[in-house]
Amino acid sequence: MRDTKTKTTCPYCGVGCGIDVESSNKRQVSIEGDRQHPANHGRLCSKGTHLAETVGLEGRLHYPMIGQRTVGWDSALDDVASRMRDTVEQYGPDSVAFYLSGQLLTEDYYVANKLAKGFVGTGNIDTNSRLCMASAVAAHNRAFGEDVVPCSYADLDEADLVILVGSNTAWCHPVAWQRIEKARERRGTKIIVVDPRRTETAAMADLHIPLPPDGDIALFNALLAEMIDRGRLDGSFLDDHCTLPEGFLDALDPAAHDIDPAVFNELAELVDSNSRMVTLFSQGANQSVCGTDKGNAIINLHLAMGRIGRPGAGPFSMTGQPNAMGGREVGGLANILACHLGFSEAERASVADFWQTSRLCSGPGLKAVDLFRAVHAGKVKFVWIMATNPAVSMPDAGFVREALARCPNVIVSDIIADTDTAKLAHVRLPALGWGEKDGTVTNSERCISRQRAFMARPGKARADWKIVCDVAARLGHGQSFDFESPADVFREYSEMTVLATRHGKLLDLSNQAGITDKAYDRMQPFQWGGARPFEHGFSTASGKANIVAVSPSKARGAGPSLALNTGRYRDQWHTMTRTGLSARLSAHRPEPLLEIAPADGEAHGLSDGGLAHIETTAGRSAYRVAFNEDQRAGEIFAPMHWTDANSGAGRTGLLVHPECDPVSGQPGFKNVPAQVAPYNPGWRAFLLSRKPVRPEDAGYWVRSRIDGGWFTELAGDGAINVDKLLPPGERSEVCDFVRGMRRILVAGAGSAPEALLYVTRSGEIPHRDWLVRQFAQTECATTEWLAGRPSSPQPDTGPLVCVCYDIGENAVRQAVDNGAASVAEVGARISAGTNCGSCRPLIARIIQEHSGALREAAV
Ligand SMILES: Nc1nc2c(c(=O)[nH]1)N[C@H]1C(S)=C(S)[C@@H](COP(=O)(O)OP(=O)(O)OC[C@H]3O[C@@H](n4cnc5c(=O)[nH]c(N)nc54)[C@H](O)[C@@H]3O)O[C@H]1N2
Ligand SMILES: Nc1nc2c(c(=O)[nH]1)N[C@H]1C(S)=C(S)[C@@H](COP(=O)(O)OP(=O)(O)OC[C@H]3O[C@@H](n4cnc5c(=O)[nH]c(N)nc54)[C@H](O)[C@@H]3O)O[C@H]1N2
Ligand code: SF4
Ligand SMILES: [Mo]
Repeated sequence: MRDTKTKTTCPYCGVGCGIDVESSNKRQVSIEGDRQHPANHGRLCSKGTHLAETVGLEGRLHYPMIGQRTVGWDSALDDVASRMRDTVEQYGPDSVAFYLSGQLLTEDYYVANKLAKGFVGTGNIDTNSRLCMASAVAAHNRAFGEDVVPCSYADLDEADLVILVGSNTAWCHPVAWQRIEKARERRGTKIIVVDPRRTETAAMADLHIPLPPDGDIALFNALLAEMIDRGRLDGSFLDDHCTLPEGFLDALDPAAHDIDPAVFNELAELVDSNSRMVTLFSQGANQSVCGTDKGNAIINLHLAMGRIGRPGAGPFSMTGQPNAMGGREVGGLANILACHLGFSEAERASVADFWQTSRLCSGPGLKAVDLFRAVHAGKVKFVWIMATNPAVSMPDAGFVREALARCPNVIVSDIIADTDTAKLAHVRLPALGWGEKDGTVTNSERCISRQRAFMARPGKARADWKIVCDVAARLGHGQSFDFESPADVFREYSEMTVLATRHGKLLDLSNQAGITDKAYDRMQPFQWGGARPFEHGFSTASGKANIVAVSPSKARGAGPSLALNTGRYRDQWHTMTRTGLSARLSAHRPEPLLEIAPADGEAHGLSDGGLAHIETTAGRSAYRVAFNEDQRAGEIFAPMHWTDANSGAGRTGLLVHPECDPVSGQPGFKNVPAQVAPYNPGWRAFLLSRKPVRPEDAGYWVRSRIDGGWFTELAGDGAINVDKLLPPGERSEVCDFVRGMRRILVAGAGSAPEALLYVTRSGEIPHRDWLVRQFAQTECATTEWLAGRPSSPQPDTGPLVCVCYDIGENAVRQAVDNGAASVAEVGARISAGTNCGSCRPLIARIIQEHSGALREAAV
């Protein structure tokens, strides 16, 4: 085996951590944080740390497929091109659409945008960034005249106050969170979290502001009013660098917010006394029907106080995906033409000239939600989906599935064969994945880094940019798409940014236009725009930033419904096509939970640990109930991750209504009226199996990866058909019909069982943790397997806390009993939390709760 070392970038979140990979030619890889990378200086979170577990070939799409037929590339590309050509000829360019993703590389994005807007001639090219960043983009454009993030990560190191708005940073941008924590250790930085839920991030903060859903505009407007009253505005910055809407400031009222006045006062004190203030915001701000106004409410406060463009200060929109920013730069959104340019005559003329095309689209295209509506209505008859899974992740996902099922031409480029979206495709194109493809990404702080290939391509998989160019050539545009490599694409894109500067924008990579292949190979991470991009003025015509008059959204009328909030788990990535392959990452939350305040749960007849349905006007899904004091009354939370591929439950995208922000078109994923009802099944069961099962007829099922196989939770009514669930093989069985208990072991090769099924009608069912561990090791007697516990008692480790070192909650408690009083001390004793650090907030919480319990016991 030959080992190679490669520097690349993490394929998950927008922090954009650098990674050192050591790989063999057998796809064995070991991963470490890149100490030289400015985004992470060697740190990685749990998802980055466990990347090696997700680069296997399980589930991959290896060959192009037309329907269920494997075909060669020529047939597949001919088919895609002729479908596209016929559609355009018959119905015009706007009957064709592209739906892209912030997980494409900049080079992929650039050629797809060039093909759609420049040569097919349609503006109908949008991206999952519409679901993610569109409101921040719109807020930047309104305030600064250009979509430029005015901050850098170094500002997090230099801030005295960090306000996190709608951001579960410790879970979703963990390395940025660790950086904020370091600042707290070093300079006493105060952390405020504005989030309706008491997340792990909020629990670690100095102040948590549990505002009602969409209460952000009221809060920031009130804060601005309070700062006016305190005489804390920066008059000269306002005069020199801002445009103020008539009467806006005078009309603000410091009392017009929906939070506890004492908490508001604490917030105001901290804002008053810390001019080095960063407000970091993500989906709790963006994913709202008033998301753009939320962004501007935050930016307004920074502008009015002159807290922007200075060390340790600024409004900082964090990007979600690894290359959400790159997509914004090249122009992958339907309302941007290319390179931060819009659709004015002058801008269009520049772009048409640069691309040497006469077919440039005439104006903006449809935004994601409208785009799928047009597919549903039969106006769009050809859609090419790349690197995203809209059948799961779009709001009203049931409608989106219906739309795709009706559409005569659905093309899907993915790395996985059977995603929920790929199942609806006419043509599936196998893309190269992380570690196989080459190109660049831009992270949250405008830092461009290389992703590099270090593994052989599986089957016939091809790079996304190359697939697009191959189709373009078949459409007769070969000359404009004769790129030979990602470096070639990058050069053209860099050269094109000259147009942006010509039209008064800051985006400027023109010094990269002549980069050689060699230099591209060796490219070091670099930030465009510098640490203070607006140093010489904003990108508006006047050079001044706009304070935007925003007013609080009307509160949703109190009704019988609950407010459904949706979002992320620490160790899962979106629709789980990659993180779902890792047993380590699946252990943190093996099932989709419906989190609800205990009093609400009881009032709705739910029981903690039982099952329930969430129902909205859009659909219904099933979840495991978790009573949680950290939920506000009247609000529930459910994760976005589960799909048809691994469950018959928890499909949260089905539930989300498609209402959007009127400015940005971003859907309101976080505040959806919903109902809950208990689901009391006739039987419950779980199955450990070497091979995955799909118990379609169960009322509830969820499958997750464990070492040595799969773990499936099931529940249903009527008879349970064990023969459908279990593989063939010799069975040992115990059952107790009175208590409704049945346990079956199916023997496998050697001492390892092939499958184990535990069924109960009364509720008694063994502990899962011990069985899951044994299933990996398989050193057990049949009687122990069937009993579901060891014949001689072993210490119970409790729920898994530290994924890296396999340490359970009870060991953390034990460490506290033995005197550990902080996360660091727990780490020193038992190593928990000392590798990736993603479980540190959880450890802090266990210490807090357990030492509280110890104190109470002592009184
Ligand atoms: N582990 C993990 N990390 C990820 C991802 C992942 O799938 N898994 N995805 C990446 C991507 S693409 C993205 S976009 C980011 C998202 O990162 P985040 O934005 O941090 O994640 P979310 O969980 O979607 O939502 C954040 C918080 O917004 C809160 N919220 C809901 N409504 C409101 C409101 O009205 N006001 C305020 N102030 N807060 C509200 C929610 O309670 C939630 O805790 O994460 C990135 N990182
Ligand atoms: N309910 C709810 N829904 C949400 C959200 C929420 O908070 N709540 N958040 C929204 C947000 S912010 C986002 S960003 C979206 C994310 O939602 P999606 O983009 O749908 O989620 P992913 O699972 O990341 O989908 C990426 C797909 O690309 C494939 N893939 C990976 N690498 C490559 C590659 O190199 N090339 C190609 N061609 N394919 C590849 C993967 O296998 C996977 O199928 O979800 C949105 N949906
Ligand atoms: S914080 Fe984690 S998921 Fe995000 S880029 Fe870094 S290692 Fe990857
Ligand atoms: Mo996102």
